[in-house]
Amino acid sequence: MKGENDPLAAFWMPFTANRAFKAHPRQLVSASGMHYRSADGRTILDGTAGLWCSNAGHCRPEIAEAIAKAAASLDFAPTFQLGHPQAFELAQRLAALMPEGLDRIFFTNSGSESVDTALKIALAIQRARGQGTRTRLIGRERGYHGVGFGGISVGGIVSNRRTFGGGLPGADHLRHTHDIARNAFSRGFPPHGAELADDLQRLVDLHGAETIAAVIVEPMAGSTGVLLPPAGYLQRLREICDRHGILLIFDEVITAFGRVGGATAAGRWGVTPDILTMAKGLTNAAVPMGAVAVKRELHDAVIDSAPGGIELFHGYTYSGHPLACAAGLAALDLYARDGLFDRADELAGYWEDAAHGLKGRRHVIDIRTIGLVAGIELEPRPGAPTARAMELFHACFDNGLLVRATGDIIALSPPLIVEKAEIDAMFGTLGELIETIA
Ligand code: PXG
Repeated sequence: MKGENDPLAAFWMPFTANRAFKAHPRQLVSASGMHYRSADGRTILDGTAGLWCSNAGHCRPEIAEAIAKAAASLDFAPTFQLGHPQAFELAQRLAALMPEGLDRIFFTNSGSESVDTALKIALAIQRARGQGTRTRLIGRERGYHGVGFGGISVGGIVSNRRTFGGGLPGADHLRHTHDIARNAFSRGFPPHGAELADDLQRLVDLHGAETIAAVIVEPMAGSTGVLLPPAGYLQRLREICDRHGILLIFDEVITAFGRVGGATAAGRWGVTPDILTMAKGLTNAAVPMGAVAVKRELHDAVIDSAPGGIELFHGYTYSGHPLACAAGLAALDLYARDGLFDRADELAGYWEDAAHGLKGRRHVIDIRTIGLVAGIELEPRPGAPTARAMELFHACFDNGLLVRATGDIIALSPPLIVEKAEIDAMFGTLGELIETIA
């Protein structure tokens, strides 16, 4: 607007309380390894790997150099009816990291695009195998699958849905698996709740299997506040999908690339989906990129059923962008060289003990950990739900620690290069500051 002199006014910030932020801005100006630097010159310990994405830590020179080289030698190349070598190389490298059989890779630019791509591929697969009546997509309450219309239709977080209309026709939801009454403070997979997978059978009985194309879940629900799969739940979901010809999609935007140990949660936990989405850690977040891995025979069904010409009418200008491919290849090299997919397993015991050390602190009603993820759930302040976690987030930031607040839950997911002393610092700071929150 003419005459406006607030330099922060123009940027309409995503998923942000814009008025509150602009009244008290907190800006990050640089990053290195485990730390951010704030505009007021403070060093902030990164307890969240950015937004669950900088898994190898920040500003790794190997990645920065690879991006710079790509920018100077092939800044952009279309991947529609053309190609460039690094896109094929990255796809091949990713295929080798995926669970057995998921070795066909479609590139996108974000997690949201990966989700919408996966849902569209599921519909294409069903149609290709003569199951064109299968158009329903099933998600789960409290699920987060990004912000595209497909993703919010199968997503289960009400604030992300209520403003935006009816969503995709026919979308439906399993119940969420959160059950503090039975599972509070359990370690590892929660013991209770595998039977909640039978909700899929209930939806089959309600709608008819021949109307259902796919079910999508996060193997571990991150964004909603770290909800772990009950022991046996994912296996049961897989069985019900198999029984009824329903495709199983794992949204691994957060869990892929080492977060729970191994390259994927599917691989680590031994449950193989038909389609797997990823983003974030794929490039260590240095360039936006997402991808979808698909079982070879399902991919082949789509390719082989097409009459000739283009087989799937879908793709993005920037699918397989050269800078993203360069960053992805460099990130995969780093993950391998530094053994970062083993770090979550190596540190999980220490991490779990440190997190559970907060048991008994003020307001804490549950603690959940898996791999290098922790969720600390606070009792909502009467009349002001979510206020406690938000105040704690601000207090942590002001005291040099970055955490995530979601609802009344604090989530931690540090870069996989985290050291034990830093784990102690994170939970030490959190423990002290929780006591200061009313
Ligand atoms: N699926 C899952 C499982 C995600 O966690 C997306 C899709 C969407 O990705 P994009 O790249 O379109 O944002 C996500 C994103 C948080 C937080 O604080 C989580 C996400 C994004 C921002 C914040 O938990 N996850």
